[in-house]
Amino acid sequence: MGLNEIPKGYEALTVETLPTRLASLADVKARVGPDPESWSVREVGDGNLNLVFIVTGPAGQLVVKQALPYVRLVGDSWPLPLKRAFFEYHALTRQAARDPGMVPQIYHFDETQALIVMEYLSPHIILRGKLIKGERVQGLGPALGKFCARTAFRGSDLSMDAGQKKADTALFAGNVELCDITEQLVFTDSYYDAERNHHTPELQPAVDRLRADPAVKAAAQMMLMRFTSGGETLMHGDLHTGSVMCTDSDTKVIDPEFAFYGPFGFDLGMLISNYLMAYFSQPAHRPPDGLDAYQDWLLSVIEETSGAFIEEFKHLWATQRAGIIYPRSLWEDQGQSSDGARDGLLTHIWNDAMGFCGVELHRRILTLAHNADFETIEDTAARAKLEARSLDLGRSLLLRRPPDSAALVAMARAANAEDLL
Ligand code: SR1
Ligand code: MG
Repeated sequence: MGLNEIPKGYEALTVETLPTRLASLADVKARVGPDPESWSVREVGDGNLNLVFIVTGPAGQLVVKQALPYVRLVGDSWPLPLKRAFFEYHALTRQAARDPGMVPQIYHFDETQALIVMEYLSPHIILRGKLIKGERVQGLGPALGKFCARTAFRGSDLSMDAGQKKADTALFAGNVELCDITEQLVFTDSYYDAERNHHTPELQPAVDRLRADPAVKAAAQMMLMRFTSGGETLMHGDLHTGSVMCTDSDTKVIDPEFAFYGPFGFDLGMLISNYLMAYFSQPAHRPPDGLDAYQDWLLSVIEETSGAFIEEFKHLWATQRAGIIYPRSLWEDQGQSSDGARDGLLTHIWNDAMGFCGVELHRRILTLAHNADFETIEDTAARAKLEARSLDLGRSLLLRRPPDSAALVAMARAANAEDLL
């Protein structure tokens, strides 16, 4: 069966049909209650692709996520394989092993129905919404920095058995259509007048400047080549603040359906980019009183995420480096330090992360899938002014990588003070 064919028997769930359709699943009954008639079901999917149901019964709650055979944001004119649920399921199992407790527990997977039954995270809410509301999350940076380091390190040739890594690379190589979305939307569409693009009208002068710069386009395409060809580790593939759920002190990562073997720095760069867009959008969401303090907190999260990534990566390097690349036989076993090699690799990862951060700062403003940080700003002139800062920082990052997170934060502060329109 081709990836684009709908498997025989697949049927999208509805709030009405879900109880009958899932009534035979022992795992579901055990967690929600034995009588499906006592379940209540809400559809809460607010992402771009899937159906998401919360099922509540006398015994508890769970989430049912089901892929649709098309892009929900666009409609059935853009078909999308159901197989993405298979990749999400396999990515979740690997992430659960590589950073235990950081992703929802899976209760059931049905490949034909493209559905995953999983833990209901409560009282967690989507991080993007929390940041728009000006809420803080204790331990956010360390949790996500460690998550990026653990999944990057443990999903790579630094740690995995070589045969397993190759088999896994082949498995996830099938995630073609989801990669295609990223390849078009994240790396390419921003830099020309692509059909599905839209942007804030008042931003036009800044858009024209960006698209007139051949060096920016070359740098973005270099990052695309890194994405398509740099199969270093199993990436989450879509780690933005809408793929993170938090309470005030707990953080979880969801939605790895874009998982694919790519560069070590991709997830870190995308995440930092989304923190930065939260930062730039704040003047429209906060009264002046408290704005500086909240923006400072967001920048501190960037530094903590980067710091935790580096610290954890170094720890894993020292204690769990057992794969085929950078073997201990070349350094430690000869009584030498591998710190220089490690730091060189970390510089490579950081430089990539900053390039990915740059393209993401552009695409959420210029291509199809915008983010609520900017999109909920109703005054379009005010929105454009803030978006222009994001475009400007994205351009700077593509052309000149900051050496570390302190330098990145200094660049963000400088861009935040600019009037670019
Ligand atoms: C057509 S899908 C658009 C975006 O939504 C997902 O969350 C990914 O970020 C993708 O690029
Ligand atoms: Mg998603």
